[in-house]
Amino acid sequence: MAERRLVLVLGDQLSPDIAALRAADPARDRVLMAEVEDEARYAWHHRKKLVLVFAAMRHFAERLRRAGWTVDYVRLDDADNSGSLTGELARAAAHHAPSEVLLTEPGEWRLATAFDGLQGALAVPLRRLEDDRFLCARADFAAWARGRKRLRMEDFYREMRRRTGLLMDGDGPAGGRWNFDAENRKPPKAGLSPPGPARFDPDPATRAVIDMVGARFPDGFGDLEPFWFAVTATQAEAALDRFLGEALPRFGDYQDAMLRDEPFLFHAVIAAYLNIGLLDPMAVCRRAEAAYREGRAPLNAVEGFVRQILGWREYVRGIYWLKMPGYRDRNELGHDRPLPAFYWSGETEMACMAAAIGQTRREAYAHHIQRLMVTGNFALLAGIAPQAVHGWYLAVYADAFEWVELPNTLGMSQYADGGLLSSKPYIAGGNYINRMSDYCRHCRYDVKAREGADACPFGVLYWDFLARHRQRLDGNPRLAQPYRTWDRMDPDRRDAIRDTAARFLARLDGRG
Ligand code: DLZ
Ligand code: SF4
Repeated sequence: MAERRLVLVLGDQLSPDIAALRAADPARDRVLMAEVEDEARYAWHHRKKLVLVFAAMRHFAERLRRAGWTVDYVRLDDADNSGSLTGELARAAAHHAPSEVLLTEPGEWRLATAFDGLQGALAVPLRRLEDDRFLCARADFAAWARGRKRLRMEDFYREMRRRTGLLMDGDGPAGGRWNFDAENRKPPKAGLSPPGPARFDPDPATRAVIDMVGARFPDGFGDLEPFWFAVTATQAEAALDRFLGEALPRFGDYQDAMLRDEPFLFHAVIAAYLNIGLLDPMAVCRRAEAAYREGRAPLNAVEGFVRQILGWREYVRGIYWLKMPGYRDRNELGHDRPLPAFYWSGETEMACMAAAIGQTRREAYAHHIQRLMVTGNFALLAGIAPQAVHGWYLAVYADAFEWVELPNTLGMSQYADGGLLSSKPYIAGGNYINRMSDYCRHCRYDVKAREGADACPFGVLYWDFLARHRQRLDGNPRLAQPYRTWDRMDPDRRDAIRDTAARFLARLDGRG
């Protein structure tokens, strides 16, 4: 049996046709999967995310066994667990003496370098295969980026539409336009009654994981229960079906809307399933396109949805591998304020922040506008250290893996890369939040007040941010209008706004 190969499958590689499994033979080779402390603790993961990953791993191992594979499965509480993936791989390689180890390239830099380190130390060759579940190979992205002055998502996305033929009519985009976002900004209204994502009762295997995570991570972040995520490909498909059938038609219109009592609105809530391998991105896009072609969903909804997966998701992954490891340390605006404790507790008088963080604690989920324009916007306006913001986003969302989270946080949200990803900082005052949500009605702050103790912190921090960063941002044409407005304001009013901001920030720092 010394001829057997060993195939390591990671917790976000739960796809039966992942490269390393495709290269192996179920009749002969052995699969290794391992739950380990290092992966469970490199971020302060939400406990629902831990349950999702471990439960999905265990179900996937069973699926492989049913398909005829021999699977060695190491549980987190196994007595001789070494605590790391490299440790488990070295242990299994020593024990089984395989002819070769197969590994699909890990999604995160951290793990990729850990396996680089192991390469020489193993007695057997380690063969690493590209993760081809992505629609744009790393080399193809690098080729696309080469020689370009600007790496704009929109350019990349059009290229991907052409390359895949998704939502194309001949050589042109379906419906005559590449992007229908202008139609995707309806404010919320009463009585929308969104369907909500599909929910699944935990089976005994998942129940065992919930108990284990509850016992081993008593101080972990986030509510463990009710746990309702899909943990198998079949369930994830059912979640996708429900979204396509019931939410997609209105997904576009209300993509940016926020309601205190409707955390999911018409969003698909499938990112976590895509990111651990339960759903295939191309298959998901094709099904959304079919909904449009068959008249079941409007083009603005389908195009917006496909752009997230075919465009944005692939683009941020390309940026990640192009720019790491330096990218992680970027801090173009020199922000250094610690992350306020309320990011973890949700205890703040700002109703919008309390709502976004509260649902994050409960569900390990918030949608893109809550992330970008509420929690991210606040961090940027308040000058919080981007690496601290990164640590938070990586921890709290079930879908957060560094390859997708880091460019979204540092680049898109915090402008820490100096404008590589976005042409201007994503900042907005309270008026934007008020237009797009029902939060302000429930807030102790007054969204209309521009200064003083009751003034909405987003409003005063917005102007303060622009004033603080004037030297760097003044030349940005997309900020010319706000700077003009600021300059036209009465000097006393400007002073009052900046004074209110200073007081608020002092309180945030525990100084006031
Ligand atoms: C996220 C995660 C967690 C919490 N636990 C494990 C684990 O115990 N074993 C494992 O193989 N993978 C886990 N993962 C996923 C890895 O962290 C993931 O492969 C890297 O983040 C690379 O994307
Ligand atoms: Fe948020 Fe300001 Fe609205 Fe309060 S008033 S909910 S702080 S935007």
